Amino acid sequence: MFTEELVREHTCVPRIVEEAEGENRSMTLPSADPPGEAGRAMTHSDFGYLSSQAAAVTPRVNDEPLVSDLVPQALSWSSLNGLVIGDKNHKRSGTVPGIGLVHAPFSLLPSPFPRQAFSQAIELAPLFNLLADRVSQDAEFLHQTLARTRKADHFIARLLDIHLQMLDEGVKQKIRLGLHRSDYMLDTATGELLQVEINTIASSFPALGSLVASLHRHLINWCGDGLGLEAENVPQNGAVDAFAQAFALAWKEYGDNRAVVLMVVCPEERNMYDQYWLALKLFQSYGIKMIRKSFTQVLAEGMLGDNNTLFIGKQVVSVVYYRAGYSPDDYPSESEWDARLLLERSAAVKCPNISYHLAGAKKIQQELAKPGVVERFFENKEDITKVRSCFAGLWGLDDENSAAIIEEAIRNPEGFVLKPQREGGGNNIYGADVSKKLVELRDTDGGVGLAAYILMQRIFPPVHPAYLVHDGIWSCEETVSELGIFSAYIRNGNKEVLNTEAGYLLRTKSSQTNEGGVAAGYAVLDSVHLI
Ligand code: ADP
Ligand code: HGS
Repeated sequence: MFTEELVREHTCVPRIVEEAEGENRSMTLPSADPPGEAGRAMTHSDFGYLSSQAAAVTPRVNDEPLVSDLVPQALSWSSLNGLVIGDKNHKRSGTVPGIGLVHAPFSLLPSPFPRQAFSQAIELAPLFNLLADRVSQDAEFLHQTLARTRKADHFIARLLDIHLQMLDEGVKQKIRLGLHRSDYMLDTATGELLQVEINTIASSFPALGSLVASLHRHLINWCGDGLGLEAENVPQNGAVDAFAQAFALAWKEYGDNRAVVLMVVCPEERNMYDQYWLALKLFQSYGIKMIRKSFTQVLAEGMLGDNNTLFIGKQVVSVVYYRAGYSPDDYPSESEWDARLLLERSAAVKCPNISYHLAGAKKIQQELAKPGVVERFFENKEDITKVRSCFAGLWGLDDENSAAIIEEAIRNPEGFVLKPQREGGGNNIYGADVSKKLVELRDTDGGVGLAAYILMQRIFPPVHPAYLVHDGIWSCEETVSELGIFSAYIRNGNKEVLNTEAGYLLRTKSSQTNEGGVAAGYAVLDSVHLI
């Protein structure tokens, strides 16, 4: 949609308006009337209108003078403001803070994104918080939906076993803390905003995502009337503050002023600054400490005291926040599983607890998309329609009516993505490999392996030019973007304490790249310029 020749044709002289900085809400959305009333899918004419809008705000392609001016400004700002990650070329960058830093990969300028779709995604956040919470409380639904999957996927089986054990032993903590990120792509074919997935564990980049929006607002203001972009159309992104507030509220609900928040991390973590920002904000804003421990350290230093109070050394832990534990790679031995069980058994508030973790499985996403299933969790028709409006085509491969869609995907693999129950990027199967894998799964052991996967409609978002900056080097590419909306949810028994959107993340990648994921090296951090 946003093609190069369109851009070339529409290149125009920019204008800039001064912008008042400062109010600390997770997002400030300037009022403007988007094309088509809220909730109505966008039509081609809307996309036509949007592409002319987008072209008007998309910088000229390969604009050397502009870029050679802006890139050093952006790189220095990133270093001075902590928009950094550990440098993969530096061996201690994943273990020692302050050693081997490099700027996080980013888009030099914000990417055009339809205001109406952005508002729709925000509006969905509290609904997906509620849906995840209600699904997590429905043990029968979780176990029935994953019954065949567990036979074909040992990781899911281990998680389900911990859930069963917790049900047997009885709930020790009735406070729930959810920090989710629901990812969306615009579907050019239909104009719809479609959900890629919802992450209920270790949703990355609340901090660095917030910083990129500030970087872009700075560059727009710094450029004066060079860019044709308006800083006010780059919504402030307060994800990092919203996360810190959620930790503080959960800590308060737990009610022990001596307690700290525990972040469970990978032994080596190059994305540690995104994590340290959360700890710093929590301490600066609320005076609450966040400690970092790997599963191995938890097992070595952790113990349960009276009433299953969790102690790490002498410190009481009231909230456990997982930034590890979402992949089988995080459990190289039984001791990591023992550590997970210790934490799950404790009275600390887990983010997520095991049932929230399971509620985020891709098989659950697929089951929820079946007719009549959302109705199991929502009564309000309008809410049901809103939630369902962003569901893409999703198919299970483990029931009697799966044969047809499997054959269809084998014939037309380009229209599908084959997904295992994995998180963290780099796991999905695309293109011709979809056919190959489906044939292999179908024709092996009577097809039992199929239950470990779901099929999803491939979404083709609008393409737009962007300047991607990796390791201090820029390139101008045709790109697509994926919008993530963070959300925070706290319930204490029947009392809902917090249910809100919590900022956003835009990730942009070359339109030639199948996979997404910044940490996995496929995408860069970006922000939205609302049009
Ligand atoms: P993970 O949990 O591993 O991040 P995702 O489902 O988010 O798995 O997929 C990873 C990436 O693959 C996404 O960031 C996106 O770039 C791409 N992707 C996933 N599903 C689709 C889809 N249906 N259509 C197009 N691209 C997709
Ligand atoms: C961390 N290293 C996720 N989380 O958000 N993936 C991307 O940062 O704590 O790279 O684009 C860990 C998943 C998208 C981020 C990474 C959800 C992680 O991969 C944690 S499970």
